[in-house]
Amino acid sequence: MNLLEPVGIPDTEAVMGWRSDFPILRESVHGKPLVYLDNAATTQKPASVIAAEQAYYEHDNANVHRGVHLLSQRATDAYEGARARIARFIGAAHEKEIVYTRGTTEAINLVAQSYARPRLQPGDEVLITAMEHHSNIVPWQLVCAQTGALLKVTPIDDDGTLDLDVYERLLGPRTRMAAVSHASNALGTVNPLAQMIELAHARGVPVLVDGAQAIAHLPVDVAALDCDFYAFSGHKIYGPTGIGALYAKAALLDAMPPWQGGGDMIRSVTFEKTEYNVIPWRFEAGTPNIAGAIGLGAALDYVSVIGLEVAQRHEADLLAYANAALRAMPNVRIIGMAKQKLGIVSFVMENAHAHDIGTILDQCGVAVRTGHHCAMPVMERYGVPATVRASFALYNTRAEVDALLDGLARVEEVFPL
Ligand code: 7TS
Repeated sequence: MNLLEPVGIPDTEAVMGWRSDFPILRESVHGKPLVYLDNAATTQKPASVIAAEQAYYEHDNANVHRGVHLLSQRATDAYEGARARIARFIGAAHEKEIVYTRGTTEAINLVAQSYARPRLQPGDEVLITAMEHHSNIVPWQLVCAQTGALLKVTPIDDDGTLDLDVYERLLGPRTRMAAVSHASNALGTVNPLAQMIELAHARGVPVLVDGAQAIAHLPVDVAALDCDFYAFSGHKIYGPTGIGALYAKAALLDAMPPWQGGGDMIRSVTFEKTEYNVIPWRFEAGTPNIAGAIGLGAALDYVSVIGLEVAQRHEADLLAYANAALRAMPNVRIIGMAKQKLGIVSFVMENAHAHDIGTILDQCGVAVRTGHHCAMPVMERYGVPATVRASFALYNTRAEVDALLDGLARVEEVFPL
């Protein structure tokens, strides 16, 4: 990504410029201007991403890797070009280390089934953390059930910070894999990845990073991190749904068997013997989401022009602004106050259930996520059934945080203490 000169918080004019790139932000809901604060679930798409997909369908649509005709070549070039774009964006040494997937979930399942499953023996251990999304829990439970391996969980403290000492202790002689989120979707906590990877590698344990939340907010350099696998979804970084990527070190991918069979993942097929394709195509059976890949490439171009560091400073400002106001409300309890956080604020209110709060906010035009955020163990950890979650993206403004606060004042009227 572009390394921009360090500057302060971007000014209002810059943010308003970014906002104008997103057509959906001109929508109204229930007669109110849309205030979209559900970016951790999915981000909105800039016009350039929508245009890239449309241009592909209007001018280049054909299947990839299959035809000598011009459109197929153009489609293949655009699809493979986007792969190279992804590799550059996350600092991968080579584009063959990028496997297209439907998203983070599919990428993690791929690693669990193709990398971990053949290697796990009964009694071996897979280490995760207590703040994982279900996508980074259930695939490991499945593979543990298939192999007799055991799932170990690193705890988190009351603030939502990972207990690094326990993590280090849990990395034992039977640990074969560590799978950790770069940042938590339910709490916003950013984990000390570099340290966690170093500790795991010191014991010969490979690390998969769930980058679903971090990818749109923190510059990622997989080479510097030295992670073994990094999974993310396009739709969380202003790109399309149904496309994402798995980064994996080439040596690991080379040693992994295919996990789905079909077209494109083979070199030759007879009824007696099939030879598989080389990486990364060995892991991409069937016609892929070509338009999605092209849209994802356009999304990475879009954020690279702005610069993730610049966007992150703005989002941190929104978080600080929202935190200060919410902390001043006696009936609000913020869940997750780690020092290192993304622009995500999860909270509960006395007297009102999260879903009621979400419904009232929706009437005010404010879109937040309510519920367990696919992180039920996190809810259990803090003894709440659900939280309200506001999550910021580069196009949000302080005025939108004010709209959230006005909506919460309305909640207080409906559900007085
Ligand atoms: N991991 C984390 C940390 C996530 O936040 C999510 C999605 C996933 C994995 C799965 O990503 P997918 O694109 O494969 O579905 N998180 C959320 C969320 O917080 N609200 O809706 C989806």
